[in-house]
Amino acid sequence: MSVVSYEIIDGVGVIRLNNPPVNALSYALREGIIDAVNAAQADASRALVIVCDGRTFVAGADITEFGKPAREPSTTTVIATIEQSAKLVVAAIHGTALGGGFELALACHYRCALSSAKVGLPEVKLGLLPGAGGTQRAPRLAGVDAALELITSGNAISASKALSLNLIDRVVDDELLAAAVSYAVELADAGAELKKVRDISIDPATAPAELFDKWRKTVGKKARGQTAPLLIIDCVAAAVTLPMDEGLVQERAHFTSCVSSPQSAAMRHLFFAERASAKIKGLAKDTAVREVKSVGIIGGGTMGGGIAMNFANVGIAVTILEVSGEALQRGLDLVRKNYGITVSKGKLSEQQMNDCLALIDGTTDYEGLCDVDMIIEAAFENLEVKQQIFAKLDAVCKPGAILATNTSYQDVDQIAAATSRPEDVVGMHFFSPANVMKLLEVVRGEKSSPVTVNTAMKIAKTINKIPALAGVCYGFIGNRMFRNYIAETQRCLIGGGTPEQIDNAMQQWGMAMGPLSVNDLSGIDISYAARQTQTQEQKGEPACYAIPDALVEMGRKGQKTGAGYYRYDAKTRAKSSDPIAMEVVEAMAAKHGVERRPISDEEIQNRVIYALINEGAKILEDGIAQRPSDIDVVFTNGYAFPVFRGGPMHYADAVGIKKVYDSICSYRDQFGEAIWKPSALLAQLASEGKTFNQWGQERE
Ligand code: T1G
Repeated sequence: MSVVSYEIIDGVGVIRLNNPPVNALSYALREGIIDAVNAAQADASRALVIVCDGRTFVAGADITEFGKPAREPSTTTVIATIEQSAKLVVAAIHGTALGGGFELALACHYRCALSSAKVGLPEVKLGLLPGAGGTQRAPRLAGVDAALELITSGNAISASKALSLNLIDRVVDDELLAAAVSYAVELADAGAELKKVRDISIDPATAPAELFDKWRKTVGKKARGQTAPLLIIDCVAAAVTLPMDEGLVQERAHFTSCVSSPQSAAMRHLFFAERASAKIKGLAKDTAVREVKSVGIIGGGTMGGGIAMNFANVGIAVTILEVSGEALQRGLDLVRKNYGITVSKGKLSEQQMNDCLALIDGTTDYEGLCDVDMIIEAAFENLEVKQQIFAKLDAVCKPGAILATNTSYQDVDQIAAATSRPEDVVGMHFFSPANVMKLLEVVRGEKSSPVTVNTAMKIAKTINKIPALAGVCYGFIGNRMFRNYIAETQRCLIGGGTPEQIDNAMQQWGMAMGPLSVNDLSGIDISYAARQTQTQEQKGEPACYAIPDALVEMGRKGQKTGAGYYRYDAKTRAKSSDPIAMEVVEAMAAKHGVERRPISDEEIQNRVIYALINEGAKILEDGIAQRPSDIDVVFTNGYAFPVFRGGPMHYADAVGIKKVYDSICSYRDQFGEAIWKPSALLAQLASEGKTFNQWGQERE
């Protein structure tokens, strides 16, 4: 079936694109558009409209084609063909016109969009930049500042915003094709010019060099090691100083360097990984999903309140249960305060806030939850407490209600065993702040039914989370691996590093914040408290927690006490080195017989990251994660792992499995098997010359 069809309506040639699921600009579509535009030049049509079938206008280049040999015609040829058309071309936009799709629309002479449509240039989220004229045409229409915001953020904007920026010429509420055809007739009747964006020049006075310097500073800080964002600024600057065709040449050169970069390969990997992680392997296609129209949250603390906001934000009624009226009021006040902050940042209107708050209610009586469709327990992280709660829920909740626990590492099977309906019990592990963090680790218990798991995974998408399915083990996927990351950080610290060196090394590597600064921010006492109820095996070897224990016992719990691994200014919270922390490090090294030695940044980076990878491989061996890319989704969406590294497992493939394995074996020889037991899967892949990606694909 051809992905492009053509008909003349009211004297207008309608080029209809149909390449499901998102009309990606794949080779066949490119060829079809060029043929249609060229053919129309000779027919009776007075003007042309490009419209798409399905749920959206062209959502960009076909990302699956990147990294493969390029096939002509290219997107730039499609763009030039449309722009050079002797008959005016109107783009009729619905859904999301993104990337190459929006560039195609910018090559049309006029653009008409549904009011519900969105447009954008999200290439930067794939480690790329617009490669088909977007960096040259967008600033010509919207101005340099607005274009830089659009392209460096990669965020889509509404049709009304695009109209205000001249990126769209007309917005209609419905009947898009009819509206676009009559718009084309109107333009043809009026003898409207072929408005080519390329002919618009930018007044250099509106874009002085300082403006670009300001953007480089802001974007450079946020981009943290990513190359594409800064290249975008260079391209837009070229749109001001160079003629269109020279600007396009520069854009193409930067695009080509990005598309073949490891950063873009990593971010494209994550694009598909985030879509794959929602799929449950081996689940029958007809597995039901229970309807969730109401949710009960046990516990109105920071996590409970944040979880409640996710559901209210998408129109689902929530009832928060607390042990007392005071505690409940505190919880509801916290939610109102959080919404207030979002409104003050202009990300939500007052009305939207009130609509959400109207959906959030409270109770101190379990009977108040007897009719809800789903429960999410977010109470104190203690197994006995959670078992008591689930026993009560079992007694009051209606048959078929999903009973979920937000535990970060407790045994979901033991929690389920406290009920008579373990098949309805599942883990739904949110990350703090729960109304912000995208990741939702869904934990499948031994007796969780396929319907229960399927419902939890689907509701994740409803509340705009990215789900990843985990099996039951201590810490599931994320925390089990993160524990090794922290333990190896501590070994590097007690073994010869300093807090500054370790944090700088990991920031250089791409982490938004170093592990010890993160510990100070979240509170060193949190993990200290958890260790008090852990077994020795769960705690690990003393050298890995001797320093944080000593700091906490000195009252140094981190930012909240003004001191931890660093000292913090009481007013500004500015961080500074603190010799006392180093005294503690040296004292604990002496106490545990650790001989400190100089340690390089590279050794720190490799040991800390390879500790993650090794444990990730063991998690795959144990079947705790469905696929390697799920682990990448967990770490880039839950633990601030740099997206341009693609996640721990993708990074291992990029570095080379053999190299990673050999390094881990050398650490085993240095530090012992108790700490560095190489994963059997890693050994197998190293000997077979395979990657995690290949291993994962073979099992998909
Ligand atoms: N190429 C290939 N496949 C794509 C695709 C694309 N551009 N976009 C989506 N898919 C697949 C996706 O993998 C999934 O497959 C299915 O479509 C549904 O997607 C030259 C260089 C459009 C907002 O970055 O943001 O143009 O899992 O689950 O939630 O300058 O998809 O079913 O097998 O995400 O409704 C720029 C990417 C490309 C937009 C729809 N464009 N797409 O969201 O569905 S680079 C983008 C999206 C470029 C030019 C450059 C979203 C969406 P499967 P989905 P959704």
